[in-house]
Amino acid sequence: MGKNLTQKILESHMLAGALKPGAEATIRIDQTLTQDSTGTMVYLQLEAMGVGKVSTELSVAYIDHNTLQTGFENANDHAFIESVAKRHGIVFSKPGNGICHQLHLENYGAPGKTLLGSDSHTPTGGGLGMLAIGAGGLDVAVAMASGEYSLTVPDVFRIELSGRLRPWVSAKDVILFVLGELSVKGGVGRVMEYGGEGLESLSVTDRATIANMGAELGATSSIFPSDENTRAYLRSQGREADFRPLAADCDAEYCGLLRVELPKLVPLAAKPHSPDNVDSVAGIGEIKVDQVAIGSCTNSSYTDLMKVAAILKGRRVHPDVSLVISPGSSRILGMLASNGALADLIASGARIIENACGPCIGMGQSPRSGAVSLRTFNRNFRGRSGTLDAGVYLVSPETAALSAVSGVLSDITRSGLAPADIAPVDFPGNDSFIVVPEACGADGAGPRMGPNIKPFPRNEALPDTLSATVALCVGDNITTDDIMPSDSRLLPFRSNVPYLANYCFEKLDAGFAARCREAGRAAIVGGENYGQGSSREHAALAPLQLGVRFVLAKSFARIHRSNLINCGILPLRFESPGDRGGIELGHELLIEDARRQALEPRIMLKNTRTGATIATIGGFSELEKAVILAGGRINLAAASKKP
Ligand code: MIC
Ligand code: SF4
Repeated sequence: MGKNLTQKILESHMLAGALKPGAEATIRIDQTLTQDSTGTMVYLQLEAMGVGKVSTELSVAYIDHNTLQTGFENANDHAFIESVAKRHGIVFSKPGNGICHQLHLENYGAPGKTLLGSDSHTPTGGGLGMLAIGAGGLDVAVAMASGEYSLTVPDVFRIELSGRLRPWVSAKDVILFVLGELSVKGGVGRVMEYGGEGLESLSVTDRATIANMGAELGATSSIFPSDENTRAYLRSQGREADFRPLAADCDAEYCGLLRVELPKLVPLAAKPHSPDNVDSVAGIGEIKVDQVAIGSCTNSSYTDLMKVAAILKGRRVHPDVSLVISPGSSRILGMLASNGALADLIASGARIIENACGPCIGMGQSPRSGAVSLRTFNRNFRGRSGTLDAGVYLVSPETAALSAVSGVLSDITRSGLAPADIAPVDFPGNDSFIVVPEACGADGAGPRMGPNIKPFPRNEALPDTLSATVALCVGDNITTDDIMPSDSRLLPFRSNVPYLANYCFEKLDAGFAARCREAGRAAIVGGENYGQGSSREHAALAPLQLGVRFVLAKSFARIHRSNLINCGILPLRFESPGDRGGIELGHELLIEDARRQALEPRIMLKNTRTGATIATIGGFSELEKAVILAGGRINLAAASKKP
């Protein structure tokens, strides 16, 4: 029987375990990436492991999230990351170079390679035919130290594309359609593998947009074959030598199939407050728009922005709309500047901001109260824009640009505008923002620690009897933005977990931190898909700082579950999700014989208030069991002297 693309890449990188869905496997990681908001923790952890040069072929540290520098904190974090990068042979991408995923696609991604990144949108690289996976910072630190990553082998789901998109319908509409069909849980435990003759009309950056938002499906990764379009993209980047053809075998097997007929798609939008709350632009109607934001790692490519410039050329942004554009990379901005498109954007009234994550992570450009904001980004969770009562709609760059001019949500396929045909171009070289480490430890200096950088919290080894007070009960689809909000006020403190912890769950329940502190040891009760969204470890580290020892939920998002385990916090699934044992806020939950039970598939808890016994599933792999018993990955590494 033939193999799918994911199996082929996994097989060529297998170090241990079995290549069987659901089994644990350890694979070789060729490349890693970090960004600064998760990076400071990654590099503190890497330093704690006491290793020398990284074991990967390539590791890159990008600075793109925290670039506002409203105080000394961000700049100190940048200096810290740069100093660690030099010590360990890691390429450093300076602030101002652009967004990590766009930059990695342009400069380093290559078909057939594995990439592990401390950001949930790392699968953007799947647009180039590589297996790119987002993970918690500690897993990325371990991968840099050892070149290895352990994962549960995913199922592989096929998305079959046929035909061609109609003019003005774009890659964003494809992934929004898939999200509408499959939901934010549709990709959990799966790699989404794209195929079919419809691929021919999708460029690498189109594919990257689709792979990027596979993160919103909860997928482990998304991947496209490597074909002539891949070769053309790599050639345009001056990297044709990195090309190799790669495709699934014709008789490969998949766990499921979704057929997408491209000609049938129309412009779509994800309505507030979830990326799977999808409707057609025409169906939503001409709602008045206050803000339009174009950019992010999803839609900030050269072609995306050239299409936007073509729509805006000779037109004016509506008087009631603020249009803000953040290009994906310094090279893209430079290209727009030299071909005149930047002047067209500015002449239309667009605000051009730094090539960085910016408004996508709430770093500036929060909309006014109650605003409607159209964004080409990938997440529209409540409050993520920095304005709790704003309604964020996720749309394509084409829809965004036209709506910025008309002042209302507009269906561009009904506009009568002639389609913009963007000619392919070669990207000019520019390595002015890149610092290549000459040799490991070349400067002999230690890491540069600013005063805002505090040690990360450490857990205790799992005790025999573990009891904790329920400090929070929440519903389904809780995001890591809900758990550890990140906006311009809090993001500068990503290296200061004790400070951040005060704001844990702040937007959902401001009393959470105080209740945890009062309890000493605390527990959280959640619903389905607990911890979806960002890879931020802080959503586990802040609860750890506050004394959270276990989380009970109906199901967990992949990266967050790993982050909890890496912190020694037990993620436990209710065996019968309908029966929560009458748990309420303030109840005390007890796990007797916890060290023995942690090794069993089933873990029994007692609600000491009601006397009820609650059956839960740990389902830990062998490595996870060891981590849980040690009270976290760093404790385990310290005990075994191995990353
Ligand atoms: C995001 O888009 O949510 C982020 C900010 O890029 C996060 C990482 C973080 O929280 O630092 C992600 O996607 O993993
Ligand atoms: Fe940055 Fe937004 Fe992409 Fe996250 S989703 S990496 S914040 S641009």
